[in-house]
Order: sequence, then C-alpha cells, then structure tokens
Amino acid sequence: MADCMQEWPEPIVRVQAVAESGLAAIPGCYVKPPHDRPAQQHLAAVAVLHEPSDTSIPVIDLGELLAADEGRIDGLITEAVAAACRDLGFFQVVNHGVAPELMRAVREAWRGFFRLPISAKQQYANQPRTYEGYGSRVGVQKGGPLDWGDYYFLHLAPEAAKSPDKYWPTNPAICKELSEEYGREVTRLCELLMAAMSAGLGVKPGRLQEEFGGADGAGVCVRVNYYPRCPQPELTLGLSSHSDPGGMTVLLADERVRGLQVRGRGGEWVTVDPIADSFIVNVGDQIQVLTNAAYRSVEHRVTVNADAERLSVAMFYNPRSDLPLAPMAELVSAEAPALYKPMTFDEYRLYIRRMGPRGKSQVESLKAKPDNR
Ligand SMILES: O=C(O)CCC(=O)C(=O)O
Repeated sequence: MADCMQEWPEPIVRVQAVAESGLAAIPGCYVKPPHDRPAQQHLAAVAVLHEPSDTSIPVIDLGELLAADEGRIDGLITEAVAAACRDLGFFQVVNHGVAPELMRAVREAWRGFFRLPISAKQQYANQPRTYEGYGSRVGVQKGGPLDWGDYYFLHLAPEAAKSPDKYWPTNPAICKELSEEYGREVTRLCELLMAAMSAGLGVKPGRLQEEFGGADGAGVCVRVNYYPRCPQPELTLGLSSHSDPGGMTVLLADERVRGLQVRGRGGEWVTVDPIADSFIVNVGDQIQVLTNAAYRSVEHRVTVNADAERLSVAMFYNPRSDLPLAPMAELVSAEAPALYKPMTFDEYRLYIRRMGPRGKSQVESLKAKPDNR
C-alpha cells in the first residue's frame, strides 16, 4: 500500500487542458456508466441567487447561536441543526459570522490561480502520498474512473500538519494569507456547529469536540475544486458520488453556477440552490460513526455544464488523525448497539485515497459484525 501511494498509476492529464483542446466529444475515461449520469433537467447552467427552491436543502440562520454564550447552546437553532443532520445530512447556513468580503476574496484568489496557464501550475503537481498541491484525480487505482475537475489541496491545521510553503502557490501570492485567515474563521464556525450538533444529541456541547481530540487536535484542510466547461455534461460528473470521509465539511459554492447534488431520502438527486454568502454544511463519515448513525453522512456528487466553469472551496474539519473513533458511549445501549468498529481517521482516509470517490461504500464497510462487537 505504502508503495502504491507514492505515485499516480498513469500520467496525469489536466481536465482544464482537455476542456481547452476544443474536443467535441469527451475522452472515454470521463464517460460514466448510464446509471451514474446526470438527468438532463439537472444540467441548467446558471444559478439564480435568490431564495432557494422548496426542493433544495434546509437553510438555517445561525445569528442567535453566534450571540449565545457557550453554556447556552440550545433552543430552536440547535434543534434545526440536529434535525438537518438526522435527515438529509446537509444544510445551508446564513448569518454564520464569516465576513462575506473574505469569502468572496478567497474565491477570487483561487480563480486567479486556476486561470493561469497550466504550465504555470505544474510546479505544484501533487502526489498521492500527501495530496498537497495541484491535482486532477483522487484514487490511485490504475484505470479507475476519472472526474471532470482539477483541484488544489492543502492542510491548514493542526500546526504540526500545516502544508509547508513549497506547496502554496506564489501566484496569486494572496492565496496563502487569505486561505489561512479563511481557515481560522471557518474553523470557528465548525466549533460552533460541533457544539450545536452535540447539544442536539442530548449530550454536553463540548462532547463531539472532545471526541475529535479537542480544538487543538482537530485537523483542517481545504480543497479548491475547479470544474472547467464540458462539451458533454450529460455523460460525466465533476466529482463522482461520495460521502466525505472526515468530520464535517463547510462548502463555499460558486456564486453563479449550480452543480452540487445531494442524495435525497428516496434515492433521488436533490440539486442544491446556493444562496449568496451562505455556506453549505454537511456531516462527514466520522460524525456518522461517533453518533452511531444518529447523524447521517450523505452521498453527494457534482454535475458540470457546457456554458460555464465552476469553482468551489471545500473546508474539511476532521478529528485528530491518530485517535481510534467509535460510537460515543452515551449513544450506545443494549437496544442501540455500536454500529461501527473503531478506526483512526488516518487509516480511514486511505480508502478514498486508494479507491477514489465510491458512494457510501467505505462507511458501510466499517459496520461492526455481531460477532466482533
Ligand atoms: O464542488 C462542490 O460543490 C462539492 C465538492 C465536494 O463534494 C468535495 O470537495 O468533497
């Protein structure tokens, strides 16, 4: 395993290069099997940024929660957060405390990077060993499926795991400073949401954070996703269906272009309508494990389109990577036995890094068998 994680199994092709080559038909490696392709009605290019449609995900105003003291994390907002985590596993937050100017500046800085010629970006080409830098695939399996997107991945915390300077783009130079500030602000938001999620389970507000190894132990990383225009969006995906392996994800979606779809309770794909200056939050696999599946880490995927490129900034808030995680004792009983066996996040994330995005197969594979509880 260690060896196969050193290098990519095939030469890396930048999706931006394929898109800009002017091909009318996309190469076969990007074509998804028919049952994974997006339905035609989901391919509308440009988002209308007003009120989200009834069919989108819940919107939660965090204003009152932000103003509350730590001891007073309860009430309607907490209930709304818990209800969303139990139901769809996804929600949008507004009045979340992060300055809209910072959100827009981060997005623009990274747009600046992705608009550079590919030759200027190649020096940051990433390797599967750490994923840090400029990438165009996730799994290391030879011949594995490829998605219609390039990305940039970096670690922001804890201090010991922070990506060294060599991994940061120097053009635009502001990417680093802005992303670090953004990381600190969104981390504060994650800590608040962790408190609300804990209270919504009926345990004390600090419990989930404690399981994550405390605020200083939590890992924070960012992936900036860049989805170029695609001549045949009906055949492919920008990111295949997956659930997020970590704790929680806070997504800054493109302000103009839709693309994110979430698996609804009935198995249907729900297209998210992002509202201006909001974040899209979702539960990751580690919170599903810790809450013994009270909170759901839900499959999602990204569609692309012919008329517009799309950029999103995903910040992943993760548990300390060397702690074995299992359902919290308070949520386990004779009637509700532990659904998952313990595993560290370091071990867990190797799966997605090896196999690429594969629906919910990973967290399912962690299910404890009756004889090993
Ligand atoms: O681009 C998006 O809207 C979603 C990205 C995502 O799911 C991810 O980075 O894991």
